[in-house]
Amino acid sequence: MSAKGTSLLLVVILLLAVVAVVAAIVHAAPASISSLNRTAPSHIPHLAHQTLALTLTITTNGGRNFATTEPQVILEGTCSPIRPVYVNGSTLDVSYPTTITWRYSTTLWTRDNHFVVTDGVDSRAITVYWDYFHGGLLTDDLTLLTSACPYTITADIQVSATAALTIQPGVTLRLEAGRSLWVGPGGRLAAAGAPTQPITFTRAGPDPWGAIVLEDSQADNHILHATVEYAHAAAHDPDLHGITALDSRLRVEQSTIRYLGGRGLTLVDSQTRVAGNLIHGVAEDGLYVLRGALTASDNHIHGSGGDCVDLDGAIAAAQRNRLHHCAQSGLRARNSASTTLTNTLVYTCAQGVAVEDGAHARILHATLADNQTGLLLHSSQAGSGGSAELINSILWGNETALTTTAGSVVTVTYSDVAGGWPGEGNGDADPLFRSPTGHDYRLPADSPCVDAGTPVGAPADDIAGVPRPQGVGYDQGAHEYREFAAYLPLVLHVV
Ligand SMILES: [Ca+2]
Ligand SMILES: [Ca+2]
Repeated sequence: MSAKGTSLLLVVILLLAVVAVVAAIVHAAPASISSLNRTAPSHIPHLAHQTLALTLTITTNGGRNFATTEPQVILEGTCSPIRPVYVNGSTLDVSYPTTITWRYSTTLWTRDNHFVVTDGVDSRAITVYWDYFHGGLLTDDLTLLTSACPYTITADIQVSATAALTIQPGVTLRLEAGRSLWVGPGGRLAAAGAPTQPITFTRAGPDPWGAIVLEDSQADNHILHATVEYAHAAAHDPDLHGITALDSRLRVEQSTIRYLGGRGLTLVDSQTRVAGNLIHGVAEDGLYVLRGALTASDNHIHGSGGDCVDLDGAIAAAQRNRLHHCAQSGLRARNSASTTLTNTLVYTCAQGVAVEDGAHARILHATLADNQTGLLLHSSQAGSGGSAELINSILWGNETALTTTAGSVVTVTYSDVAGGWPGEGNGDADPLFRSPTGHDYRLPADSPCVDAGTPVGAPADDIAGVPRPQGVGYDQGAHEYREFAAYLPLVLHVV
């Protein structure tokens, strides 16, 4: 072999060796490529180009929001091998099981845990609901946090003497059949929703749940801006219905109570305020009060299978209530109940107002229309009858305007009674309701009831809050006629 041939061979060997070394380096590279590339992707631009199509995903539950009863959660998905993954702005707790998958593990910190996952190019979001409460005995304070995910209640919630249950706006509780919320002696319930974020108590399945019961709790218990529906009776005590307060303090305001198998509100020996509620579609009384004291204002109660309101031995002040389509009385006062009813509208009930068995009612500015009996005073059991003062009121369109049985006493003044009734200032003229068939019992300007009332003891406003008096005097009935009033039509016209 010549010297030239030998040197050529050496060059070839050298080249082969270089190729082998380069090949070895290239072969060894993939093990560390993903970690290298997540920090320095620009060093291998052709690789970045090849993998750009690999987008960020969340594969956990297909990327859909989900609930878990565990306090920890692991989220996973696919990712680009060249970009680091951030969860809620941090790479902490993010690992890479493979070059194209990410994993994140954390402890849940609230009810609705929102996660935003991003790699700087793609961004994904998922919410994990921590399903931490299903009922049971509370011995410490508990707050049910605002959540888009309903709380399913599988066991009675029992709030003991040392505990307060606070329910935040927007919470929905789905109670299983017969399950109830109990607030025992010394416990406290604070359920304050908001107009745009009510609290909902509803059933979990096709069967009704039990009841909300407060027993011997003098705390500031309240249910505000809530919907209470599809309840019937507590599983272990079928006489506890809907919302029941026993020897307790309770406010129920701005709430909807509907579709109940028993009574709506049952208040026994309690101090209660019931204001601004809509109560309808309940099988028995909408509001039943046994003894105790009640303030009931601005409620709309209709369609109950019993009385709209039944005041049984209670001391009650009721104003601006609209009561109709109840099978029995719009408002019944009985058994030594003492009541003041102001600006009350009752229509299409068996009795507009019934006062019986030793009860007394002072009735100011009532409109009792289209009932079987407008005002009934009688003895339903073997007791005495009822007594009532009727002032500045209208009894019109009822089958019978006013009935009293032996033992009952009624005085009627400054009122418009169909068929007439003796008393100062009384009349017997069609009040010219705007639309009795549409249940619009407001007065037109030329109604004989306008300015026909007495100012003595008259309230400062009407059922709709219109200041009294308008014009030259107080109007009879629940509504004060207001000139230039911007009334909206009550009846929608179907084209
Ligand atoms: Ca009743
Ligand atoms: Ca007037």
